[in-house]
Amino acid sequence: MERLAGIRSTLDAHDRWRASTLNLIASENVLSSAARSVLDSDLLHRYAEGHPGGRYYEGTQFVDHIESETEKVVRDLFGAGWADVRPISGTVANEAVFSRLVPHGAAVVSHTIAAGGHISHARIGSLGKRTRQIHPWPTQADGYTIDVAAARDLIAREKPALVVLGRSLILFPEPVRELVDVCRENGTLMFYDGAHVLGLIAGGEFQRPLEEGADVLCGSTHKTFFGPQRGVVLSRGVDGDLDGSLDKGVFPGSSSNHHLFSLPALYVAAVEMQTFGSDYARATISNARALAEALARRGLHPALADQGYTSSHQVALDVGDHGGGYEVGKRLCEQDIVCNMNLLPGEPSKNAMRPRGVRLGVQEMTRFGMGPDEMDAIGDLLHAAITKARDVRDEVHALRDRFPEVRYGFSPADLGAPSPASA
Ligand code: DSN
Repeated sequence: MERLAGIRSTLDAHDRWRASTLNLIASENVLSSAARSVLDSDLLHRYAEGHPGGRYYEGTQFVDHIESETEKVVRDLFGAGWADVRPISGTVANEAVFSRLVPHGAAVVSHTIAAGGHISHARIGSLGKRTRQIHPWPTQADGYTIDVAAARDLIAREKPALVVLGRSLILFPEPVRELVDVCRENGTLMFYDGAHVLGLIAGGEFQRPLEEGADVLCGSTHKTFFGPQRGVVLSRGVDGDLDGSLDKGVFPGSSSNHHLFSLPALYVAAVEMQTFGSDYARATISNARALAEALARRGLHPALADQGYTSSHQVALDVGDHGGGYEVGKRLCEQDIVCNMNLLPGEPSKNAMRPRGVRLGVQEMTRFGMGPDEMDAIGDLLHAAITKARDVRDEVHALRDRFPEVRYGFSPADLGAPSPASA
């Protein structure tokens, strides 16, 4: 029994500590109390391969209802004609797409990890299992911004099966509109990995990839989209062959059972996005800009200053003069400010384990209700911790303690009294 108590106390210690920190990890977020309240149910134990109404198991009538309703809300949020909410993460969603839309050995174009691309877009990840012909997007001198003229030439020359836009370090919208026509002319499908910015897209404050012409949009549902850890695949729904391929890519291509227990929380988060998403996304983006400006005012160097630092939830901060991203990430964590080391735009990928930068995301602190004044305060705390000017742990806790409640969401009382859904 002592061993069991150990797991409880370790988990409690984690929860207490995380609630006292400033979490600036750009790929995380928190659930509302309403979404969290529907995580623990009998669905934890069940299977339901296939689609609502066409399952490989009996006993799914209630989860069929939940899944169908979730798909409807998600389609509406993204202007999608077709949505699959079954992938259990963004990478699984990407795998589903690549496995069906990239013939073995075909040419593709994607971002390098150094330019912010995700590992699933790289030779070492999901895309590399399909092909070694991965051409990097040509960039301008900043190593980040796509050189549109050179990109159009590349697509016309290589006629890739698929191009991948969207990245893990994503500071500005991608040139979807500028590349759609050349993709169409060359039989190239355009895929947008919206893992990081899904909540900003849903809130209508970032680009809208499907409406701008992308063929497929994937995302994680737990970064700026503040749901449980899952993924989605979406398309405009104008092409039955494409949707059929994507459908098979999800099941049986990349998943069997799809972790039913978190579907109700995804439904709640999606309705929260419909209700509060615009305000939340606007506040998140303005907070990211405010944080970048606060850091720059104190003599630190957020990347892409000449473009205004960011139009997303992220800031890429150059800490090369202060020991680099690895050292600074650890130093900040000791001060209870949590983030991750990251390659800066244009930095060689061989630096991956000792990059110059850290990546900061403000979406979670925004969800707790912080605004521009708090971003200035966080800028000051980051500056003091990075430059070792003073110990800031007590100040971190004092600031965090003022924002205990998750905003832009519902409470369990809003879900009504428990009752069986009518299937
Ligand atoms: N590796 C995650 C990120 O932090 O961007 C995405 O999977």
